[in-house]
Amino acid sequence: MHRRRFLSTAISTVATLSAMPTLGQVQRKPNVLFLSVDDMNDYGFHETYAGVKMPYLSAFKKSALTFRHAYCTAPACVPSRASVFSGLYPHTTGAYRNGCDPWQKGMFPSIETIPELFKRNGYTTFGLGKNMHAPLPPEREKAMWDNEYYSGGFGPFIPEEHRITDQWWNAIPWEGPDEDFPDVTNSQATIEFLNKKHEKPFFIALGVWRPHTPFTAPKRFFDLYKDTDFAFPPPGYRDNDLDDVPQEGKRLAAVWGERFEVSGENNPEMWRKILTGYFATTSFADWSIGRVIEALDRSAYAENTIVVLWSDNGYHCGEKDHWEKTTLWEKSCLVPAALRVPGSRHNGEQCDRLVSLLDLYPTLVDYCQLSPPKQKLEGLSLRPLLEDPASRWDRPALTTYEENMSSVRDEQFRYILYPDGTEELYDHRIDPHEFTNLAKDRANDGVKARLRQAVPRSFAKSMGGRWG
Ligand SMILES: [Ca+2]
Ligand SMILES: [Ca+2]
Repeated sequence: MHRRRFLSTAISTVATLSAMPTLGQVQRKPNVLFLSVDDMNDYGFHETYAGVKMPYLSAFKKSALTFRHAYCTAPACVPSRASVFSGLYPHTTGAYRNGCDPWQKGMFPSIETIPELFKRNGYTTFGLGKNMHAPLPPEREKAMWDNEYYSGGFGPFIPEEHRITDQWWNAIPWEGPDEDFPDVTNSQATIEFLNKKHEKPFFIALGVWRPHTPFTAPKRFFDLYKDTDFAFPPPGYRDNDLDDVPQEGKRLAAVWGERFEVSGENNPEMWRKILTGYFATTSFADWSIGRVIEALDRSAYAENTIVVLWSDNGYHCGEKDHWEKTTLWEKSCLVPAALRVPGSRHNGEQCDRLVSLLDLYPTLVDYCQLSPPKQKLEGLSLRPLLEDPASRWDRPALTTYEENMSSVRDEQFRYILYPDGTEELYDHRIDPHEFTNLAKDRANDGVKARLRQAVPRSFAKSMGGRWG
């Protein structure tokens, strides 16, 4: 079914692309601006938490198709990004967790990444910031990027004596110059790239480090929340929410030891402060991305550049007694995602179908008419949804975090199956925050059996790594 749809839409692509203006030279293929944010959840992007300020991405959404239900394939930076850039599921590669160091192991050395494929197809590639977030052999990095790759790292860091907690995340305004942040210098370098003349089509991958910890940002982003009164605790928090969660789920929630006990439920003042830090870094990331999109829109490439925005995973701020990600609940799995194809009549709309970050790679191959990579991509081109956001799309979204540890989301339910056979089931139609685990209700046996069909039959041996 999907293949037929793929073919039927291939014809309309040619029409769309040929309508795009040229830039003084023959440029048959569109450019791509591939923008990622790190650990951004739905609060501001989908306006699920009133008060979170995101003016730039809100403006971008008006010119793109927003995916309301986009999911990562793994709820952590390294495996999620390994999956995005390879186009393969974690259960195919064995890259499930942070610290698994995938790019030099297993099947990864023979995988063609997104930038490598663009390069082979005649594009100039330009990469900065947090993209793969795992060591690459220097020759591999050279094979990906035409520029001198610079990532930048998580800093700057607040000196220990000024921190509000003994933990590194903190929530303190940065009083130094903006340029202390790699997000600022990397965005600036990307803007400079966009302001230059390029003979070949280009693929830009800019990975912004925020809102990921540490919650430092230029002071003006903290000032946005100085007098703001926002609902507290977060809307998805409920006391004793873990009471109906199996032991394996509780273990994932407690991956940071007593962090939530210390800086959440027993210390609401600190919880609120750290939450404000997350809001500030979210607004900072919004600006870092937004200024690049504004520069694109002012440039000669505005009408011939596809823009993709994605976050590698979601984020808990106390929901399910947990900070950060690395769980299989909606809060970790749901990610901001939007795609702008110039001239699309659905720009400004929202698509409610379930999509996966795994679908980004095949979507780019499709729109840019690239000769396919060596590996067989496991996602689907999103073109049918970009051309008709309401079209039928009945594939559930799969997120895994280790061998035999899966979460399956369809348009109504989330189902989680842990390695010991314990389960969770949530009905999003009546329970969007996943408060009530329905897995033990025999009336749901049929639903569970149906969703279990989407659990992989086999899992590649884990490359290891850490749980948090
Ligand atoms: Ca991340
Ligand atoms: Ca519960």
